[in-house]
Amino acid sequence: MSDCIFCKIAKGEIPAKKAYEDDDVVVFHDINPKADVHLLLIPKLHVESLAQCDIRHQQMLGKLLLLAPVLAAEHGLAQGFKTAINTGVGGGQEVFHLHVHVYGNR
Ligand code: IU
Repeated sequence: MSDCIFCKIAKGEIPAKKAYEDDDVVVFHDINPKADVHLLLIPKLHVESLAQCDIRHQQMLGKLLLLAPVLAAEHGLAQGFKTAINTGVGGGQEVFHLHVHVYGNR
């Protein structure tokens, strides 16, 4: 989607501190971290939120979730971490491109 800020980050059109990237997924540091480490895991494909996902997104969703512990470990969150997927206005979602928060203190 052309005016989506996370699509622009995924395409490299807006700078972000990227922690991981492959063909399907980009991970970057949240600009306003809630903890020592605060990562956002996003699909390159524009999907508004978890509420817009269906069976076609199963592989992408699995990939995002399985990346969470790998990246948490790489960033020193040896004691554990939190994940959040805010969905919709009522769920506190502010950026309408699906993202998984992974955060924790070292
Ligand atoms: P939410 O789940 O939609 O509420 O979270 C959006 C997050 O995106 C929030 O933690 C912001 O700090 C973060 N963010 C960012 O890292 N870079 C940006 O350019 C923008 C938001 I806009």
